[in-house]
Amino acid sequence: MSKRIGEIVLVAGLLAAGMMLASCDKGQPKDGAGKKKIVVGFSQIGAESDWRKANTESIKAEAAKRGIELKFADAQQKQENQIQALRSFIQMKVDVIAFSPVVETGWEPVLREIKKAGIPVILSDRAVDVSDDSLFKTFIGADFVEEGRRAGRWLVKKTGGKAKIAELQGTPGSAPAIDRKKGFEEILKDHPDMKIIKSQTGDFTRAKGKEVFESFLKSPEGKEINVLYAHNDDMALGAIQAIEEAGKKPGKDILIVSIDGVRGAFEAMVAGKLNCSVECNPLLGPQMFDLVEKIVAGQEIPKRVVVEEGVFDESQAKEALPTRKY
Ligand code: GZL
Repeated sequence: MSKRIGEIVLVAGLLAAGMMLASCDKGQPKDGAGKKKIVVGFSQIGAESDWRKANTESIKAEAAKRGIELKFADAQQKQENQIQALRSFIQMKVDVIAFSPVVETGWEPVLREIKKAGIPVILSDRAVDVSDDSLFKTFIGADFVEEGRRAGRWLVKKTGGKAKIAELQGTPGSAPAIDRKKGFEEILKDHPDMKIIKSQTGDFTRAKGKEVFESFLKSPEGKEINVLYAHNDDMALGAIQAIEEAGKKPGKDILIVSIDGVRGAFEAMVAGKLNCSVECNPLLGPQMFDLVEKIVAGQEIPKRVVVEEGVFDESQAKEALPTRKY
């Protein structure tokens, strides 16, 4: 009899344990095979440029392809909205947090909260300036300083080292704006006849790029400007409109070199209105989710993943355009 009772107690115990496990798993997303789904919180800067839209599309498409649950937040280019989203991901107890920081500074407090919650962080596209790099697992993105150098080297070759340059800078305080300026000026310092005579932010948008370049053309130095260096294609495309409305020929009266390599830039190069676009690849989704899966599996990952990119000028645009992915 006692053996029978023992068996019943054992079965009841196993059932209770099974139910308890099931209950603590309650609410955890499952994939088709009942396996716990990876949940990633992603805070995106906004939709300020064609580059950003392609970046968002790559991230969303790759998450869907891998069956990863993506909690996606668009910050409309405001740091406070990103910080709010990062805090909400802590509450959601996501497995990994990834974000593209709109500016380099102001992240330490929220990154410490995330570290305290034991959630790993991936920096996507842009870096942060923090005193403790254990606050993030890895940074995947381009080398913006090199992108600035590439734009400068191309311009030296194109102009023979003589130019009066107007510069449209990206978002103030952002890694690409700081580093693209740094790299470009590093090249210019060996060419005293290449001078930046106007420089202002266009915040990476086409509208602001047009507005600021209109003001450049109306300024006392306006007539001297014979080159535009834009930190991204969207601002360059806005400036092209301003140049045409002022009765000048973009790509001829004013040479234009910009960065990103979006489809609109290739179309402008084919039309002879833009002369060079330094590529900055937005299609980070596949590499980023490789890193996510490695982190979740407890594997080691590199602290820095650099994205490979090229330089395209008007001579290559026509051939390259049909196969561009963004
Ligand atoms: C660069 C990215 C920049 C692009 C802009 O990696 O952060 O932000 O150059 C975008 O087009 O707005």
